[in-house]
Amino acid sequence: MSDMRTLGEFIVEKQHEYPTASGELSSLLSSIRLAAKIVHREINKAGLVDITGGFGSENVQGEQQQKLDVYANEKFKAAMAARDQVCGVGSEEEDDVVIFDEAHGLNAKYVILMDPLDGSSNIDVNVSVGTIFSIYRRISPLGQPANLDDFLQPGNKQVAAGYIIYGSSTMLVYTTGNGVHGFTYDPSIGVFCLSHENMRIPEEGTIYSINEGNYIKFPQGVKKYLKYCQENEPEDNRPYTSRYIGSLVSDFHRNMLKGGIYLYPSTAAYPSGKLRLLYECNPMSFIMEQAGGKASDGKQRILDIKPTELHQRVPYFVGSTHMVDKVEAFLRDSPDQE
Ligand code: P6P
Repeated sequence: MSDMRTLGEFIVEKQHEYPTASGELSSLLSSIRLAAKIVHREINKAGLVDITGGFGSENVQGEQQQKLDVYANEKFKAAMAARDQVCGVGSEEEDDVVIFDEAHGLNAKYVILMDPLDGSSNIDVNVSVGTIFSIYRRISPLGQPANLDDFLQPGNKQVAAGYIIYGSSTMLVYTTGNGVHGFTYDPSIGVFCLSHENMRIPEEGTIYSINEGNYIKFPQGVKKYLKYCQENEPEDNRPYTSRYIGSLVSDFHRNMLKGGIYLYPSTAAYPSGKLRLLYECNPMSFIMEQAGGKASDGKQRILDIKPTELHQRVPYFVGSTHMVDKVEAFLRDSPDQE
């Protein structure tokens, strides 16, 4: 239930918990809030305006760019560039990092990585999509343009991360390392209201989210975990259930509220997994850990992986701790032939 505390008020209220905070991160989160409102507006009229469907170009992933993908990317980039807190952006929709080296960018403290519209192939069929963002303090010196090293930091260095889910309602969920808090957008007054303070994922769940169409090439341990779910009942005797929307933010958000696990292992099409480490797995893993869950690539903690490339992919297992532990055990006990 919303207690009418707005996102803006909450950011300021929580800022006081960081005596060293100079307000720049708060201002950066406010920029994201503004861009989220703008993208919300466009998504909610996508069916009425010629803004759905392919843009005709492809992004670096070789994926058909949806018009809203490009629109969301431009709006979030513009919101970041408009204030003095960000010196560069890495985006799923950009081949390389975008460096803000004009005057106000050079002395900015933060870099942001984002998937501006994850799950965008679902737009035309009116399925929820989302924006994912990840914020780091730059490691290059102030006064100079940011460089790629500022973006290739391990996920355990994030200062903030969040997602916006454009669903039956639009929600912004974020963490700055002090719990996970969810805000529901009220378009009639144009504010995000606190609706889910201190979100926590149940340690155990009965929902597993995976594209079973890729089964044939799953690692043996994943196949054994799926059979385990289909042939056993968890302690609370509720049978497992398969729920897969094909939109990470949607599956992740539902599992966080109800308990569950999202799995995207290596497949034939994606031998290293499909999900991108920097702007999908790292931010979602920071949030999941802050909510009491777990996130791994099947062997190691996602947040400890040292990135080597901007768009690198990793296998991804995220959700209720006991469920992720179980998958890791099956993978350990059933190593695949190299
Ligand atoms: P598949 C969307 O493209 C995405 O990155 C995630 O949001 C989603 O969970 C996954 O890919 C869907 O991939 O191969 O099952 O269609």
